[in-house]
Formats: sequence, structure tokens, C-alpha cells
Amino acid sequence: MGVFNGNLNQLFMILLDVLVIPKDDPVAFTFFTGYMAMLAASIFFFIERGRVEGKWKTSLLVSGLITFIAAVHYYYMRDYYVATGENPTVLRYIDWTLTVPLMCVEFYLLTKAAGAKMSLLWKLIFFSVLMLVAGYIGEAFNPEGGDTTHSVIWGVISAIGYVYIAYTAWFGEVAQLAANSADPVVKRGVRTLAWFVFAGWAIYPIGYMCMPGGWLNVGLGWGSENVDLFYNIADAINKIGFGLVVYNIALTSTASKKAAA
Ligand SMILES: *C/C=C(C)/C=C/C=C(C)/C=C/C1=C(C)CCCC1(C)C
Repeated sequence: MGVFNGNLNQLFMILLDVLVIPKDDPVAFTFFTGYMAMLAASIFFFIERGRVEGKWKTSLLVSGLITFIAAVHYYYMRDYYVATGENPTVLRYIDWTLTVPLMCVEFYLLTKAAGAKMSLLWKLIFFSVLMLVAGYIGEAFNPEGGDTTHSVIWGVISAIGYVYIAYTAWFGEVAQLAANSADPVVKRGVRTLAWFVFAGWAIYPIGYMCMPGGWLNVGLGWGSENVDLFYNIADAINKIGFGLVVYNIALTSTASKKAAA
């Protein structure tokens, strides 16, 4: 990209440089569509917030914040990736460190009426931060030359945080509170969210293992550009899908309340 010298034609070329999404690059494409999808989802959640009963409004606000924070990060990650061709690791982990704890807040809000305490929320946040800090160290300081010791050790530490959250959602405190909930919609909804944590979140370690020297990189020859491909796909599923489940819970619960009144 050059400096603008007053020539309109040159201005046009500069704009093209900034705006064009390389058509032969699926990773750049998922950054672009990821950005649009997150932005659209945020607008949707913020507007629909007006349609649900009072106690659900905070949940929808949090859904919208999750996708909005992601949209802002995708805007910058896309530019970073298109300009350098490298994985925007720092931006990626800043995004996750803000949005994953907000997903923990969603679990807390859903089970609050059934008696969830703040301590549950702090435990979930603690283990999600452990998962992400360890993942960041494993990824950002991965030594060149294919030695996997570093990324395996930090990947395993990260997985401890992941397993704790998945366990809590399936069998631990979150699952027990949901089982005791008076609202059948919450019961089913929390189970669906637990599926997201189990299956949807499991896509991330697949991306992680595509790093240079990673097991899928070496074993199956999957290039390191697939790290971002998997992360982008997983983010769309987990952030937008998760928010839609919460939205569905809120809408169904609001409707059944109205029908009962
Ligand atoms: C919106 C962002 C979400 C839901 C991000 C979730 C990220 C993970 C579940 C990451 C997990 C990882 C492991 C379990 C081990 C390898 C390192 C990570 C950080 C990719």
C-alpha cells in the first residue's frame, strides 16, 4: 500500500488493497464472514432483548456482548491476517479471555433461580482463564523446529481447565442445579449448552494441533493455516449458537409464562 499522492486512481488502488478479500484464501474468507456473522448476531440479540421477559434481559445482553466483542476482534484479526499472513494469536486470546468468562456468566444466570452461588461463577471463570492462559503460552511461545514438548505440556494444562468446565456442565454443580430447576425449559437448555461445551469447544484443540510440529500438522500434514480455520469455524458455532440457545430458552420461557397468566 502506498501513500496517497492526490491521484484518484491511486486512491482506488489503495482502497482495493485494504478491502479485497483474497478469493483463493479460505482462511481470510472465514475471517471476513466471521466478522459479518458476529456483527449481525449482536444486532439480533440486542434488538430481541426487548421481546423477552425481564429476568431474561441480562442473558440476552450477555449473548450480544459475546458476539459483539468477537466482531470487534474479528475486524482487527482479519486485517492482521490479510496483511501478514500470520495467525493473530494475541488478538485471538484477548477475545477469548473476554468472551469465555461471559459464557460462564450465561451458565450462572441460567442456574441462578435454582440457587447458583457466586462461588460457582468464580470457579468457572478461574478454570476458563487457566485454560486460555495455558493455551496462549503453548501457542505463542511454541519453539520452531518441531519440538512438541512445550505445546503438549501447556496443551495438557489447558485441557484441565476445559475438562473441569465440561464436567461441571454435564455432571457437576451446573448440571445438578439445572436438574433441580423448576423450569423445564432451563433443564433442557442447560443440557444443550453442555453439548456445545463438549462437542463445540472440542474443535479448538483440533486447531491447536495444526500448529507447526503439532500432532495433526505432522501426522496428517495439516498446515498451520488450519489453526485459524478451525478457530473461526468453532467461534461461529460456539458464540452464535450458544447465544441462540440462550435466546430460545428466554423466548420459550417468556411464552409459557404468558400462556399461564
Ligand atoms: C468464544 C471462544 C471460545 C468458546 C473458546 C474456547 C476455547 C477453548 C475451549 C480452547 C481450548 C484449548 C484446549 C482445550 C487445549 C489446547 C489449547 C486450547 C486453548 C486451544
